[in-house]
Amino acid sequence: METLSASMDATNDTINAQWSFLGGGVSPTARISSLALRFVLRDNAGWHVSEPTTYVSGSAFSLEATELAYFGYDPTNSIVAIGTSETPSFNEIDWVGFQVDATRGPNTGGANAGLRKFSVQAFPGSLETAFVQWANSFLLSGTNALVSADPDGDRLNNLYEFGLGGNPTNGNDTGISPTYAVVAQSGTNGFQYVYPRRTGDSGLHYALELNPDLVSGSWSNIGTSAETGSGTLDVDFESVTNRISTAGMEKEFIRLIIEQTP
Ligand SMILES: [Ca+2]
Ligand SMILES: [Ca+2]
Repeated sequence: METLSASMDATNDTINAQWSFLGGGVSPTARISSLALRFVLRDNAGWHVSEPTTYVSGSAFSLEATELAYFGYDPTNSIVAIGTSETPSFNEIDWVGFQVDATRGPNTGGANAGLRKFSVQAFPGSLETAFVQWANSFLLSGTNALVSADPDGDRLNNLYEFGLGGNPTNGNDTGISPTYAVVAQSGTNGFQYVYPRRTGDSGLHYALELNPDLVSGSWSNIGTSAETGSGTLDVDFESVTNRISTAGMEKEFIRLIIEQTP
């Protein structure tokens, strides 16, 4: 259930780095005269680069990440193209690093520069699960934000709303409904049951349960054993196809179970 991300606020956002000018065998006119560090982070899938902070010989950087000004940036395309001013949310950071702007100038610095330390303080992502982030995005709070709650009264609790892509605050939006059809395959009929599955959340589990008779039978959990394939639905969901043999059966009932483990 944990997401591999972190968050920052003013109490836990310190960046520490320490640089030194180093000697070396380059021409004196090519020495590095100044260094500036830019903090780089990816937050909510968007890259940002901070304003530069100039290195002063003999000192270490210690910056408050959330106090810096940020700009658009895409290191997968260019490390020199810096865009316009941006304000990261600092609530879903999954990548941190830095960029160094080195200026070669008069014979005052070092032939080279070396990084001695780099560390970042942030809150671990385990404090905020994908479900909690989702519930927050709908402004759910208190008991309305529980997985078992149904604040919009559509009989789909928040875990199922999350698992099916529904809107927990709109009783008319229950997400992507599973579909089923009788499909022949290799000469025998079977149920084809297709349901949506949220990706990127290892703590969310989907399973099918079968019951031959709702009056006298009982539900048996077959897990994902009937799964025959899956395909991308959108950035958060895939479509999962299942085939359940009905050979020799008069009827069969299917239901989808969604569970969460920590
Ligand atoms: Ca609901
Ligand atoms: Ca709903």
